Amino acid sequence: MEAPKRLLEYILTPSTEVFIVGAIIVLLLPILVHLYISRSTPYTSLPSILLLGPAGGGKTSLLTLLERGDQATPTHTSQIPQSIELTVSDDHGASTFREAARDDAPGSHRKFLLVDTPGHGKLRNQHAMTQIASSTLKGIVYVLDAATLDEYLADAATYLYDVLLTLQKRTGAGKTSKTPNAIHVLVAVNKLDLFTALPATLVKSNLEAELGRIRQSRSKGLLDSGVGVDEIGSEEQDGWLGEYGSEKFSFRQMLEFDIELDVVGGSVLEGNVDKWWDWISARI
Ligand SMILES: Nc1nc2c(ncn2[C@@H]2O[C@H](COP(=O)(O)OP(=O)(O)OP(=O)(O)O)[C@@H](O)[C@H]2O)c(=O)[nH]1
Ligand SMILES: [Mg+2]
Repeated sequence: MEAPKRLLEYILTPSTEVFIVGAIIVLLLPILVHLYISRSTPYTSLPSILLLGPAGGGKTSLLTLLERGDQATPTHTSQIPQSIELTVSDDHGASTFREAARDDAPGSHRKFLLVDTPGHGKLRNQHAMTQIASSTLKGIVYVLDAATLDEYLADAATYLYDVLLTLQKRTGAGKTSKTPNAIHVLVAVNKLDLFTALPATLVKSNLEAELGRIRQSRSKGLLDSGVGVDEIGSEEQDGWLGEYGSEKFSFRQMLEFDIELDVVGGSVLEGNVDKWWDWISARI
């Protein structure tokens, strides 16, 4: 009983030692709490790259290839988003994703999150589209299966239309205040190892044509009916992708909204994804 009482007395008596110890605790505590919190949630501030695209395009295969740095492993339909942490190195040109996967690669390193999403139609809105709102998002890789695109062109283009329209609205809404950081889109034309696969240039023109058809049909033919551009409500304009009232859609129209689009071919199966990796590196 005697010892605690004396300790209490010592602490409560004003003295230099007690004051210094007290000051150290008061100053260090917020720093320690901050360190503890930022360590337990390491992903909050990392830049992120989002993998989008219809089911079966190869998003999860690409993710596992980049994660392991060698061979893609068999995957199955994704149900929920998953993310992994990857590192790009500044040593541009010489570095590939294989070297970057090693910790001892030369150059300075920057970490980022690669986020895989389910491509199935019913899971898209719930899981994939919500990720676009993330403030750390630096770029979107839209992965397509070039071998079956002929069959699934309408679905692939509809999904892409929704993604681009969301990005367009995001830029449009920011016009008055500070413009949000530009989010660029890479259309990754995958499975070029298959002989039935369409080349990237053809995929690009097919997508542009289909996106044009979609915006035409969504505008409910108002433009054809002779109603002037000025008379059409802003609601109508909101659903229109690219330059309003233009006849043909092209990816270049998205530059107006700070959205750069690249269409680049590759193959996860053959490990031919270096150009996609370079594109990602440039965004981080
Ligand atoms: N031939 C070939 N097949 C590939 C390639 N990349 C992926 N695949 C195969 O395509 C199938 C679908 O790949 P996933 O990565 O699961 O596709 P996903 O985009 O994640 O699909 P969801 O999760 O359903 O949205 C798998 O059987 C892969 O092995 C490629 O470059 N060439
Ligand atoms: Mg998947």
